[in-house]
Amino acid sequence: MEKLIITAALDGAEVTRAQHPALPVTPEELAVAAQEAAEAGASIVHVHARYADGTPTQDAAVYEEIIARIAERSDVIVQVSTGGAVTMTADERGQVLSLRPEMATLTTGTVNFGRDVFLNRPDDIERFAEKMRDGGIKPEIEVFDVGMIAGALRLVKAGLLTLPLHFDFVMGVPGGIPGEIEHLMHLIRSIPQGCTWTVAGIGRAQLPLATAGILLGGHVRVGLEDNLYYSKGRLAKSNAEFVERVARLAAELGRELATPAEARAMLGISPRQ
Ligand code: KMH
Ligand code: ZN
Repeated sequence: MEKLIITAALDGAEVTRAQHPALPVTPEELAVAAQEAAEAGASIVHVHARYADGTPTQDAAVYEEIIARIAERSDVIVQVSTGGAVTMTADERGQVLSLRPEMATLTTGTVNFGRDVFLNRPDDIERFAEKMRDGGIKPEIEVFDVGMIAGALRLVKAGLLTLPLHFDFVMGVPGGIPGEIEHLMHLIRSIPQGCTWTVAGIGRAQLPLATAGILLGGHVRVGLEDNLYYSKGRLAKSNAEFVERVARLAAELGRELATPAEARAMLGISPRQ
């Protein structure tokens, strides 16, 4: 089997310090968290920018500082979010693409998101995809429900995305596809041959789906964006603690971990100079 790519989703946009006192939010905190996650075996970090008070932002200048600080400490791939927060407009969310990051998320449909709506209009999705294509930015297709795979394949037909795609199955968001193995099997069967996938289980779905990702030849995303608890009632100490657990499971199950350089080669990412 291919080497395992672990993504650490360090902070998200909706999680707060009140919910988790160790949530990294400043560029320096995010850089330290990225380094720790990379040392534990992550080859990608998925990052949301925040202002110092923890408010989520898509301000390119804040992302620029985060990316630079992470690069000082590690060669981990920095994947920025175009999802931002549910309160943001698409114009706000897309600002970060002006930096031409190595990798960015692209959600190819709309989904209820708890009591909110994560709105992704076709025009906005296409605009983001075009910018990624023209900027040489590797998209990760965020799949919150199965119809989003068809949405991505329509963009391939339109020439805005290129196969093989890399998908992230985000499973267990209230409003999206439930975090169950039978649904994961259906998602895997629904993507074209040659594409790669990772799985991000939300909340208590994180551990079983991460294990399934390792066993089924996919990749794994863990981190405080998706889950605050290491086990029932016990907050995770850090993002790295989640990555360490996946690394241990992978070793037991015979999957070697991909380094950032190997992950770049596997995903067809051109490193920035
Ligand atoms: N914060 C969510 C509404 C992404 O990063 O692209 C969207 C999200 C997905 O987190
Ligand atoms: Zn995110």
